[in-house]
Amino acid sequence: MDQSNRYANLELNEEALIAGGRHVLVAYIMKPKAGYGGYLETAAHFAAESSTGTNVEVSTTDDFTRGVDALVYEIDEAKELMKIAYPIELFDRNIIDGRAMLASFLTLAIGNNQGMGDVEYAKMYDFYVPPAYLRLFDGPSMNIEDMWRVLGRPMQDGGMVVGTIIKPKLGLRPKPFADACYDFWLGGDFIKNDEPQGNQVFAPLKETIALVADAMKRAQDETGEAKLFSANITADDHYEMLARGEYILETFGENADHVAFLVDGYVAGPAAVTTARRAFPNQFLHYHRAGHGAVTSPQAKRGYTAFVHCKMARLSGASGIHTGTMGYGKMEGEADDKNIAYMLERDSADGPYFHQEWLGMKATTPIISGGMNALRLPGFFDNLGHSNVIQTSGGGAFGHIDGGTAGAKSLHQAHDAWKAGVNLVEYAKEHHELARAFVSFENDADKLFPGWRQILNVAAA
Ligand code: CAP
Ligand code: MG
Repeated sequence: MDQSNRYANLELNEEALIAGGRHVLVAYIMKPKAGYGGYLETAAHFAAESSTGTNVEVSTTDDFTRGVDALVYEIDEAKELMKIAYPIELFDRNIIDGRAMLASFLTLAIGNNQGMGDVEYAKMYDFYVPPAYLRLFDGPSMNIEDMWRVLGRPMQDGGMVVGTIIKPKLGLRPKPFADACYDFWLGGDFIKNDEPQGNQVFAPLKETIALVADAMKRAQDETGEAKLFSANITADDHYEMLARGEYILETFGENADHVAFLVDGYVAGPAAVTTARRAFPNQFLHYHRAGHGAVTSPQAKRGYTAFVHCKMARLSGASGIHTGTMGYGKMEGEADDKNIAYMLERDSADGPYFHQEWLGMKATTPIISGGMNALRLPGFFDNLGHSNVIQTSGGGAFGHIDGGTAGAKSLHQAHDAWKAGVNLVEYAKEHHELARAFVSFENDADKLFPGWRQILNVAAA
């Protein structure tokens, strides 16, 4: 049934919709399935199923209902592009405080429409949030500035927080886990649980966290520097998350403000992210996105992009989210992904289809992780244009031939070299741990810094 006379209005003007302030605008790349309707007909059906309609007219529809229809307002069949305007009245609001919830945006804008028989594929590439809806989201309560404050850094351009992930990903029992933390903290700033680390039977959370809190104290005493830990509180059950968070804060005691909470936000979903955001507003909310690739990968024709995922995380209140390594690490990504970082950290930024003003909502800090090491950092920072990120290198720290402490120091040294505008090989001449990073990651060294062996007087392997 062609519903384009109701769910499409190509006369609508995007600037007027934005000026009107009553619509969320969403850009999709969509292809109709062969043998069904034309492009506009399929787009209109998509808008119907994403708002007030279904595949047939229903007798119960009234004029008010029609007033909150989602409307296709732009299509470009050659580019497989469609844009839909969603009246903000469509989106569900909390009964407890009237605020918005990301679950409702997802269930409408990227819900049933992902499985329609007449749609080959549809993927969300961008969305615009008008002020009247934007202010209903929690947004972040903390971000990298709160880490710089604990670390005693400048509150402007405080620079890279040097981090790691305790590796191996799983398998360490409490004491070896805490020992690895202590080793890294002798050279680095920040340690996170790896995304699956929590309360495994071979590493009970309560035992591990107690030893990690002690390791933090000893490392702080040893170095005279503040240290940070991001503890995984992800769980299916809201009460489990609360129990973990409360135990962790109580156990870290006077160092509780050195603790971030890690939430695997893609697999656990918006409810888990909001549980952490609202139950622990004084803790940095570390959003790990493990699993996102199922929908965000360029290979995926459905779902939404990494850009959209990160933008949604800022609305939910992520203090920091893994933003990818923009082609400089091991995960999928490319240099232009820096625009994801800009959308997270700026108050005014451009997406692929929409400009967004954040109206003072706190920034979400890009967390850079995945196959990184000291040698890869300068190129990454050159591309991004700054180093105000949280950077976690697991293999890049514990893969250093002289261990976690040296790995951490090599990361700090690489950042210092970049900030000073000094070539990394030159800087390595005077910085032992960095020089040894070249030996540790020699394949990267050969690729990124040809001739490094002669300059650093290192015999070929
Ligand atoms: C990195 C990591 C991160 C991924 C996340 C891992 O370890 O801990 O979870 O990088 O990817 O488990 O692979 P390494 P993203 O430093 O040893 O690679 O940040 O793209 O979400
Ligand atoms: Mg990990």
